[in-house]
Amino acid sequence: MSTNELIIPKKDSKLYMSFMYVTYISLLVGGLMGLLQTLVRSGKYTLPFNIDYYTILTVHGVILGLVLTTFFIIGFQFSLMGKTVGMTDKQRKVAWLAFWVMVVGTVMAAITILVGEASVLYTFYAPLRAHPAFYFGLAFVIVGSWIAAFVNFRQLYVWKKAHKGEKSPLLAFMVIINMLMWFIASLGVASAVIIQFIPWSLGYAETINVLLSRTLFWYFGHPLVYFWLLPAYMAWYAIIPKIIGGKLFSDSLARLAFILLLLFSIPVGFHHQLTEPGIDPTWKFIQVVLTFMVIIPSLMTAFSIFATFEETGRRKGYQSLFGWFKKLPWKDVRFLAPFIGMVAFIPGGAGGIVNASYQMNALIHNTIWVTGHFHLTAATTVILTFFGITYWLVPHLTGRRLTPKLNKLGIIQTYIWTIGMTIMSTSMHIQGLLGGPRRSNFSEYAGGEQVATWISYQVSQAVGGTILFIGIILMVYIFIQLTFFAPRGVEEFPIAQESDNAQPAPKFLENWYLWIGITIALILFAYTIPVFDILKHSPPGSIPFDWPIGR
Ligand code: HAS
Repeated sequence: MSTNELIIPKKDSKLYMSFMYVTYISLLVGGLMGLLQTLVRSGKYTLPFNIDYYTILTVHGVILGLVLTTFFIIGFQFSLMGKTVGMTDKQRKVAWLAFWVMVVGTVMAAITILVGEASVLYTFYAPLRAHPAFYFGLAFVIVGSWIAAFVNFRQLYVWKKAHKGEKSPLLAFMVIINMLMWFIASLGVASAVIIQFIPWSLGYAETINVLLSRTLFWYFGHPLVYFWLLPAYMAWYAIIPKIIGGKLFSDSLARLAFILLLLFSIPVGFHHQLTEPGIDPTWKFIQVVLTFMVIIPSLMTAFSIFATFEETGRRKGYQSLFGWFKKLPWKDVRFLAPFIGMVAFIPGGAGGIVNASYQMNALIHNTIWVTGHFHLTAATTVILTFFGITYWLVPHLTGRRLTPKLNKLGIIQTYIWTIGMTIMSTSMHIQGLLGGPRRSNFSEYAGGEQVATWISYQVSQAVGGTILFIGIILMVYIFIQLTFFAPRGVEEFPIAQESDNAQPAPKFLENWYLWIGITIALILFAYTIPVFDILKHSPPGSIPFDWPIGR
């Protein structure tokens, strides 16, 4: 039995699995809301019991975009840290605290939304106001995630003390980068929630500075999407090579890509606010340039993954130009699901580049094109990779096996997801180009001519949404099987080794003071003057608006 196959201690696996339970409950609830949304928008279905469209839209966005992702990521990252640098009893206790604080926050926010007191969507844009319990709930989730971050920092610190002069394991290094980025970024949204939203929703402040609140949200909102992406990259760089029988392409390149993501993913939030008045266009342009910098590490990742595939195939003796490609393990769902995620990131990333291009953003902003973009990136690239991780992580933690039958079901699930998402996301992109708005209930807009061209795409979205919901039910079924019913056995925790002739990673890659220093300097450069401007020149703040009206 290799170290990769050593079973994780029960007390650790219980912790990691608790995060997975919340993930898959969220998938079911959030996915059902997604299905309902697409049905309503097709114009052929009305919600029963007076349920409001924007309530289910908020549940969908918050549960899938914020809860599912955060729980999966933190649980997965704890497992990576436990496996590579270990977890002490004290750290485990604090990790449980993180879990429960996040659960309490999630339950508070979820109840508030479900009773219709927080139909403010996942971006909770002011001046829409939610019940204070919603903001307190969000604050708890963030604080819980900070506790998790500090446990991770401590885990690496303790390991480093015991392994003086050694470079940290690659996966632990990547987790620390992700949690550093998350911590620095979530300070923005936490300050908006604590300083602006909570006093305003409690009635202590009459008005809110709308532009400031949105700026603080997007200071957090863009790194948020990388917080989702980086765990997928962890799997692509360091786990997939092992699954396909290969080795790490380059440890140093992977570390450098993660460092660049830390540096450039935060000072770019204005690319979500390009049409927002009140921000100097020069600063918007500067942040657009920085956005193009953050594309580079993704291109490095694409290069590195291709190279891993080719190198592995050639080492196995497939010499022709693309012979190695045919021999990839297409029948292994642990590879297939993330692979389709990678392929989806090619149009998903290209769409992101369109969004970030200052002039083209004017065409697609606030259209359903953007929804199509993030269903390719977040809901395909990231989620299919998370599913791919689930197929080995969950049986590894529960001491069961991914049987050939479950593997086959996983492959069917992957294809269902791919078909559903291709139909839904493509029609969203096209409808967006035709001017179809996002975040909106079904409407014929008094019979406008252009609106008539949208309807068939909205029907396609409902078809795609229905197929996706079937995929969700199948995935939850597989999860339950892997957790409770699959035969007992040992499933590998696949971590790729460096190749034998790998060069040592340069020491400066682990100079945390340097990277945190540059990150802060870039943030100060990109945000100090515009935020000062916003504070100085903002129009009067806004009184709250409640939805549904008269709530
Ligand atoms: Fe985005 C809006 C720009 C990436 C998610 N984005 C959103 C929103 C979400 C989101 C949720 O500039 C909506 C927020 C809201 O509610 O308003 N996005 C970008 C850019 C990138 C990008 C430049 N986004 C993501 C990722 C997300 C995500 C990743 C989630 C995980 N996005 C924007 C902009 C907006 C926006 C604007 C605002 C729009 C507006 O006006 O509202 C880049 O990071 C993309 C770089 C990626 C690449 C692709 C590299 C390809 C790889 C795959 C290799 C494949 C292999 C397999 C090896 C350059 C790594 C190949 C094998 C074969 C056989 C082919």
